[in-house]
Amino acid sequence: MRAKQYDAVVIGAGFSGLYMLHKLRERGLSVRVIEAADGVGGVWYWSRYPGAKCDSDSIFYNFTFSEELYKKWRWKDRYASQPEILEYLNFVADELELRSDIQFKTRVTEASFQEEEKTWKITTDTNEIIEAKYLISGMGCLSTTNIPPFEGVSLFQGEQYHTGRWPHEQVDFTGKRVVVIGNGSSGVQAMPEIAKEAKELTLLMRTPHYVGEARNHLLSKEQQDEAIANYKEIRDAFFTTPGGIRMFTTGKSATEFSAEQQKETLDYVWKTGALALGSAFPDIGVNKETNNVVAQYVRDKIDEIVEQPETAEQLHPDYYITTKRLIIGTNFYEMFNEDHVHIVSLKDNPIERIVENGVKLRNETIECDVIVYATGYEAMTGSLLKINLQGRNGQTIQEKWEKGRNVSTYLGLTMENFPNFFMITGPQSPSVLTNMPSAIEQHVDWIDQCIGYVESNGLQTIEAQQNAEIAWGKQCDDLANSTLFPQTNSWYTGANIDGTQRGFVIYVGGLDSYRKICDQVAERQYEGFTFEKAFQGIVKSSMQ
Ligand code: NA7
Repeated sequence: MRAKQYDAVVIGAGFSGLYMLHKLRERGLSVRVIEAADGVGGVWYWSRYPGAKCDSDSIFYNFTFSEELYKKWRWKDRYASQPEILEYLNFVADELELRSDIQFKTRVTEASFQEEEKTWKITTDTNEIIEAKYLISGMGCLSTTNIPPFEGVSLFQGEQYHTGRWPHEQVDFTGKRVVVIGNGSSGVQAMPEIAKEAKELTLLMRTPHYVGEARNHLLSKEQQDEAIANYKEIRDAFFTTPGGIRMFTTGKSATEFSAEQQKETLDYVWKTGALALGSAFPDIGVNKETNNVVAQYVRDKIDEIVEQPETAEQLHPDYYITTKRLIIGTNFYEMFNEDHVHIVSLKDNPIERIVENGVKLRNETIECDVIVYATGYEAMTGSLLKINLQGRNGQTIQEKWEKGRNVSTYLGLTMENFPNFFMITGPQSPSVLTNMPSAIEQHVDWIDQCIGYVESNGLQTIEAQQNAEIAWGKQCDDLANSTLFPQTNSWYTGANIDGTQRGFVIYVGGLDSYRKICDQVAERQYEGFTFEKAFQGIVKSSMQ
C-alpha cells in the first residue's frame, strides 16, 4: 500500500487540532488532522454528561487570534455548557473551512520516526499509512478516560456510564437508583442534575473536595455586547496573566487583612462565583496561612449549607485548597439536604468489586440500577502513552517516560529523540492550571513559528537537546517544590492512576512567564535544540 504524504499530521480535532490546522495551512503546508470521533470537539465531543460545562467564564473560553472570529460568536451562558462549546467548535470549523483536511472516525495507533527519510510514519486503525515531516499531538491532557480496574465491571446487570464517554442519547434516570463514583468537576456537575430525576442517588466518595459557587446565569444582550467590545482586554488577558484569564484578586496575601476583611472578601467571591477562591489572595499556593483561611472558609460554608452535621463533616476537605483542581458547582452541597441523596465515604470502606446488582464495599453492598463512573482521566500523559510512538532508534515514549513515571520534555512541547514531534498542552507546560484556550493559542503559535523557522532555513529536523530537557525538568520541579502543590496527591502528580506516580508534571510559574521563556528560546535561534540540515549534518543551538 502506498503511503499518503503530508507536511504535517495533527492528532485530534479539539481546540488544539483545529487551530494548529488553521495556522499550518496559512503557512502553506499540507496538513491532515486525524480524529477518532465522527465530529470535531475533542474532549467536548465526548463529555456529554448532564451538567457538563466549562469552568472558565465563557467569554475567555474561545479563540482570540482572530478579532473577526471572536466578534462573530456570542455565548449564551456565563459558563458555556457542553452542547454550546461543541456548537462553538463546529462554528470555528465551518468559518475557517477546516473540515476538508480532517479525517474523522480514524485513530492513530502507531507513529515511528524514519531515520533515513527524516519523516514520521503514521499508522491508523483503518490500516492506512501516512508519512509526514511533522507530527503534532493535539490530544489534550484530559482525554483518556480512567475507569479504575474494579473487578466485576462486566457482571453488573444495570446501566454503566463514564462521564468522559457519555452516550449521545439522553440517559433517563427517572425512578432509578444511581451510584456515582467520583466527585471531581465531572461528578460535581453531574450529580445535582441526576438527582433531579433519580429515585436514589449515592455518591461513593474517596476524597472530599473543595467546591466553590459557580453562579451560572444567562448572559444578557448587554453582557454579550460588552464581551465583544472588550475584545482587546480579553486577548490581553491571554498574554499577561498567569492563568490566561482575568480573575478577581485583592493582589495581596490574606495575612495582610483582618479576619473581618478576609471574610468580607471571601463572601464577595462566594456571592459572585467563579474560580476566584483560588485567585482572591495570590499567595494561596505558597503560604499555608493564606491557604488555611480560604480552606476554612469553605469548610464553614459546608457546615452552613448542609443540614446534617455528620454529612457536613464527611464533606470537609483537608488538603491544601487549590493543590487539586478547584471545583465550582451549582447546588452541590445543597443537594445533600434532599432525602434521596446519600453519601458513603470510601475512606475506611473502599470499593471491593462491582457485583451483579451494585457495588460491593468492604462493609456493605450498595444496590443500584445505574453506575456513573466520574473517575476522571489518565491526565497529562495518558493519551500519548496509548499510542505506540517511536522516536529515533525505535525508542518508544513508554520507554522514554518509563510508562509515565519519569516524564521528560523540553518546554512541555518537544522531546529529545523525537525530532519534529510537538505536543500541544503537553506535560511540563502550564496546561491545566490555565484557561485552556489561552494555553492552546500560545502553544500553537509557538509551534507554528518553530516550523516556519525550520522550513525557511532549509532544515530537515529540529530536536530537543538532552541537557535542555534535564534543565527544564529541574526548573519545573524546583518551581513546584516552592509551592504547596506537591504536598497533595492528585492527578497533577498522577496519583489517581495506580502505578503512574511521577512527580509534578505541570509548569506552575504561570502562562505569562512560560510565554516569555518560550519566546526567548525562539529569539535565541531555538536555544536548546539540535537541527539536521540536508547534506550538512547536525547543527546545535547553544544552551547557556
Ligand atoms: P477528576 O478531577 O480526576 O475526579 C475523579 C474523581 O473520581 C475523584 O473524586 C477521584 O477521587 C475519584 N476516583 C478516581 N478513582 C477512583 C477509585 N478507584 N475509587 C474511588 N474513586 C475514585 O476527574 P473529573 O472528570 O471530575 O475532572 C477532570 C477535569 O476535567 C476537571 O478538572 C475539568 O478540568 C474537566 P480522588 O479525588 O482521586 O480521591
